[in-house]
Amino acid sequence: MKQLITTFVFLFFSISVIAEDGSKLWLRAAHNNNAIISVNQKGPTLSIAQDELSTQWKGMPVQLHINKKKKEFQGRSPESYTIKTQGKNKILIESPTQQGLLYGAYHLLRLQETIGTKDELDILETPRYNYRLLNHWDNLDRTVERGYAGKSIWNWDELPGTISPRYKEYARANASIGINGTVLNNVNASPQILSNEYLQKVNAIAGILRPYGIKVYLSINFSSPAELGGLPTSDPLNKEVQQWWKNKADEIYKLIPDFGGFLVKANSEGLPGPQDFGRTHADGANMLADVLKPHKGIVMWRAFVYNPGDEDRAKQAYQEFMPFDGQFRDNVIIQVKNGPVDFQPREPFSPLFGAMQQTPVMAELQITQEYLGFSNHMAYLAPMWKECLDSDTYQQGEGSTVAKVTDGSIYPQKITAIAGVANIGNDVNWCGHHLAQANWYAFGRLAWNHELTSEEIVQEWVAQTFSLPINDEPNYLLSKTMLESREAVVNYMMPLGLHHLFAWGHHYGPEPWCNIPGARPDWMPSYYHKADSEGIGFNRSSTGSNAVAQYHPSLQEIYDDINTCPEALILWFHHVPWDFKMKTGSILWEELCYKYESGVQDTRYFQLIWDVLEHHIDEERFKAVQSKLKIQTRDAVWWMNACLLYFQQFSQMAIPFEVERPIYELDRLMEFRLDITNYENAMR
Ligand code: GCV
Repeated sequence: MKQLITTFVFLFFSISVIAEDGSKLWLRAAHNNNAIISVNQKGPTLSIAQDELSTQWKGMPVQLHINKKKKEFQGRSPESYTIKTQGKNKILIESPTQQGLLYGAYHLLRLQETIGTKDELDILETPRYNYRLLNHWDNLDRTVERGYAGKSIWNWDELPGTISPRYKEYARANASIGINGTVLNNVNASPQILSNEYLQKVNAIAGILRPYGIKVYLSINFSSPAELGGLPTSDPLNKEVQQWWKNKADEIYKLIPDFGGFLVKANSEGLPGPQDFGRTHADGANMLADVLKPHKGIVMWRAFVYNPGDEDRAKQAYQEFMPFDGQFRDNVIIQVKNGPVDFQPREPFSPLFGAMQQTPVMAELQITQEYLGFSNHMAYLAPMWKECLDSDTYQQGEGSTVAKVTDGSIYPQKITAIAGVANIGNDVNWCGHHLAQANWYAFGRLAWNHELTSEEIVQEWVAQTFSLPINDEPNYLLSKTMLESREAVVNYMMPLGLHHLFAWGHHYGPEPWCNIPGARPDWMPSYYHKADSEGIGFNRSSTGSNAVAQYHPSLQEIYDDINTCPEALILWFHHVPWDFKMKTGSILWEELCYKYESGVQDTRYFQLIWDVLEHHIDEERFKAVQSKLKIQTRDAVWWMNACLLYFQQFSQMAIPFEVERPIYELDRLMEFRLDITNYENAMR
């Protein structure tokens, strides 16, 4: 990053940029053209494609052509499309479906706004996952669990009578990046969502999203038969309960014939589930699958389960789900968070990926930054998701990456899917932080094609969002800064495999010392860091909890040995002595200090680079991001001081002189209570 400063001199020329509030996301092309766009069919989705192109496309005539017979589409998803230049006077977009043509239209417009379309076009695109979903953790009272961008965009009170114009904008933004499904409500689901009153509201949203190729899904509460239906039980093997769900499914599909299905959080964090009745996850999931099957609906059953007790939390999902591999109906898919604990800034991939071989498994990624600085910190997350998707599980030999064991290329699964927990709210700029829009965008792009690089995605996002051409210096600088941002967050929060050092009551600031008498031990940071006078880190090796044994032997061996375990995960898998020699030659304590320091210094560079870009960004967005970057640096210092001063009590070692001195007293940090309703003012 330092060498970037040398380029500053080239950037101080002034260009005029018009103030923007970020509400248009990456879709900022002017709608003032009148291009010639022809179609060979009619329909609502095709009309949208035609309209998008005719108002924004600046090139030669485009023909949108439904072609079900084309050789290229045989054996591929119906959402596939081709874009081909036909001589000098026409571009032909073909697909077996209207939806594919809409994706093709957005592809062409993306090219126009990014790398251009001068070369002859010969494109064939097909999505890697069939189901590409956002998960909203939105409650019916419009609060959003772990949401940092205002209230829920779903205005339940005024639905179905009043339709916010935002729903259409939301649909358009999602379609432009290939997202084809959305779970409207929180996985901590209220039974009320299945009441007829709410289903009418859901139906109204579904009507807006449908022409954009987006299906709606709902999170359900497993106790709905009892709580909503008044039955004495919600036991999945009870005939009346089964009938209740069947009737409910019929009611839903009568209203919404293309309803997608259910997402289920069961027997997790206090929510009801089949185990309450002595039944299994398979019993619960299959019962729901059976009622959805005639309607072609699916069940996404979450594997995010853990209970307080002696067993390492990181092992529990695998232990609970592996015995049921192969016992689920074919319209069930198991939804697994990328890591075995909970969306930490860095985790190894969940060992369930690749290990479940007879049941489809999908990754759940978190777009909202619950553990990465809310909407205050810049953290471009594609590198984190790629780290998971590109991880080799070794389950079917070398190259069995998480992406490949979930996208159907290794296991012959009928359903392939990926989900991202949305970072969307009713803030004008949708995501709270202008740069956080890139995470929504990146999720969609990766869900379509997980082989895209983080760099490609960020460059095209920057080009569209700020009109900074790819290959020009400003785009390069901003993209590079964003690419480095997630690692910076890891470094100033939890480097070297540390995890869950967050404060009780929120997941924003540090509280490695947190100790609430009587609280669940697995919700306390000390459960995870285990710092003592000897060292720090969770021993998950064969001499500890043996979580390493849940990985394929090739990986198990690497993780198990403190000398071969990747240092980025060393404190995840090992309790490491303070004076352990790291690869750099420093001892662990020093390395920890250097990592925190480097995270803090990165945030200062981010500020600097952003300031250099001032004349290339409109004033409104420039100032908003500038102010967020100040908060990020203050928070990074807070994290570094809190963690180093606290862990120093155990290491009893000095902070190396090259590292900047703490500016806070540990006592004061330990007394500080963050007002979570005002986290934007965190450490002023
Ligand atoms: C929706 C974590 C979060 C919870 C979330 C849960 C889950 O525990 O802190 O807010 O609940 O994960 O994914 O179910």
